[in-house]
Amino acid sequence: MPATPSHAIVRPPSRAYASCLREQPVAIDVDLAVAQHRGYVAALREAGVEVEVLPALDDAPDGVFVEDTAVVLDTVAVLTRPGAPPRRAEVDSIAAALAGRRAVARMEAPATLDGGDVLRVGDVLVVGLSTRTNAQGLAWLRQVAAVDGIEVVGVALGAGLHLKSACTLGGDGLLLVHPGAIDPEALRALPVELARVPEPQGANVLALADRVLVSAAAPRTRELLEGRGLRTVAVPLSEIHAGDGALTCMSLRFGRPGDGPVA
Ligand code: CIR
Repeated sequence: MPATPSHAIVRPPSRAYASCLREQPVAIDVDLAVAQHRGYVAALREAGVEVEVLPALDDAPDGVFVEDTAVVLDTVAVLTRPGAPPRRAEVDSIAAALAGRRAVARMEAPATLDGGDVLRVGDVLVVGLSTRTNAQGLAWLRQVAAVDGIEVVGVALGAGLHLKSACTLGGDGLLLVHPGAIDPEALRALPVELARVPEPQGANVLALADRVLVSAAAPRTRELLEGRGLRTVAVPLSEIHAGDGALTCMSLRFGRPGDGPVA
């Protein structure tokens, strides 16, 4: 398994979440979203992660998706310039939360990058070139990541919002992929085994030290992981998925400096 992050920063959805960005104009039950977020925080804490809960942002409909606003590495962190302009105001509060934890660099125009497009595999960051993340954003990240000796490689995203909507690590050396959004061939060079998941919501999981958090919407992916001897925990996320979010999007995870790569 990748090392369990010692810390996570999260932020509950505010009432404004009802008007978050999303591809399909599906209705969102904000009370249920808040309850599901609480369940997510509890699942992180039960796994031993120290969780800092930031105040909800009344004027940021997508503020719950903190993963997109920063990429935290071993000694440095990049504050991103999110690809969707209405989301850029979310970054300031994350800057404050990261201050003192890492040396922080702030991305500048014309670079754009969403943290959901950044997948860490050992000492490599795979960056999805998507509607949110551009080549300048990748170049920015590459420059900062070099400080920690981390290489950055790009892959084109065919469909879907973010790279990590399509693939995440399910355990040490195991990359779960939903082939709808990314050609698994594009990931062949990585030192991982690729496993195709049967459900789109199964591609985004959070592998912790002794368990894998999986969306409750992906029971067959849980079966696949349990069949490999991994312990899974189902997390109900219907209202988060309604806002085009996945499990990892709701936290910014990191270890103590020197802990090595975390999921
Ligand atoms: C957005 O469109 O930006 C949000 N509604 C969803 C962001 C999901 N974040 C992620 O996958 N990392």
